[in-house]
Amino acid sequence: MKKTVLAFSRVSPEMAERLQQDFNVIIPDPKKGDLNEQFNEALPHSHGMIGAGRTLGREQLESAKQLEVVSSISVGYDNYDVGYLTERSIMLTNTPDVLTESTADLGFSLIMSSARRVAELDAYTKAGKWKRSIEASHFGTDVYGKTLGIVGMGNIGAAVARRGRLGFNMPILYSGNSRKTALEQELGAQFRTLDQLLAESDFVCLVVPLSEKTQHMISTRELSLMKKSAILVNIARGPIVDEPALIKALQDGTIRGAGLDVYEKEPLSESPLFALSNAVTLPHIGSATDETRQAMADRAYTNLRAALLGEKPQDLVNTQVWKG
Ligand code: 8YV
Repeated sequence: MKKTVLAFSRVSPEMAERLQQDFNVIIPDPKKGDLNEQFNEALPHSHGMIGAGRTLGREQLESAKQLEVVSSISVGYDNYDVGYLTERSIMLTNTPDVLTESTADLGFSLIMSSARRVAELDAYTKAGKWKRSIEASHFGTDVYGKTLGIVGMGNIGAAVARRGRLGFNMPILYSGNSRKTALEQELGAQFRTLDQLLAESDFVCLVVPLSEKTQHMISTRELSLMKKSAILVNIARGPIVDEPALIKALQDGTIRGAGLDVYEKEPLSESPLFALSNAVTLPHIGSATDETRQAMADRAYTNLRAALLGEKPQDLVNTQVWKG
């Protein structure tokens, strides 16, 4: 008998068609009524789930008695209660690697756009305000040769560092739980404590996973350690930054600016950040390119199919669940 798969976020028609070849597929449809009701009605019948951007733990999945695997279309998995899934022997898979370069591109675009005030001055031009040569009040700051601090030198952090070092001659500092000797040799990257990195960097790029340890790791004290000329970039998870503290730091000039792709609460429809010309605010688009989202969907489909057909998925997060 065909197993049943529940899509818990939007999936493409192509993905739906692929899933239907092997499984019964439930895709909640707003035209058919309340999405949460459809989701909850489907759970007891579901063997697999696929999607992203939804909190899944005991409260949500208690009724999913037949659930074998949650295939997340994301590299981050902080929105899943991994302990509960493991306790229930439910496999959790993610989509690492395929989004590394796209996310690093986005991170560097935030470094450039916040340094050179691209969004602000684009709006200035389009508002018809450009009447004479730009003056000092609209000058940006250089990126080339400035010091780039990477908080969390994982695959994405390393990809951002390569862009800075190899493309913009930036000295690279990094902080994190372990030394990366290969990157120290490849890029001349130097290990620093977080406080040292914050004090020495011209650009601070946050690329750490969200955990109890990293929640609000950047708050008033940490922002005050940064240079007044420094810019903070966050392409990781919003709650890593104490957002009210960042807003105050941007308002009072503690730091020069911020380039943000993630926020404490998402989606963000209103915020004091929107009134700040020294904050670039993007809607969580780190992996949002045609090519990368397709690659992520392919990876998530492959993980889901393997798990439901009795094979070990390639990207199993809670490996202890696999009984082989
Ligand atoms: C989005 C991401 O969450 O993969 C992640 O962890 O943050 C982003 O890629 C993902 O694309 C789903 O929206």
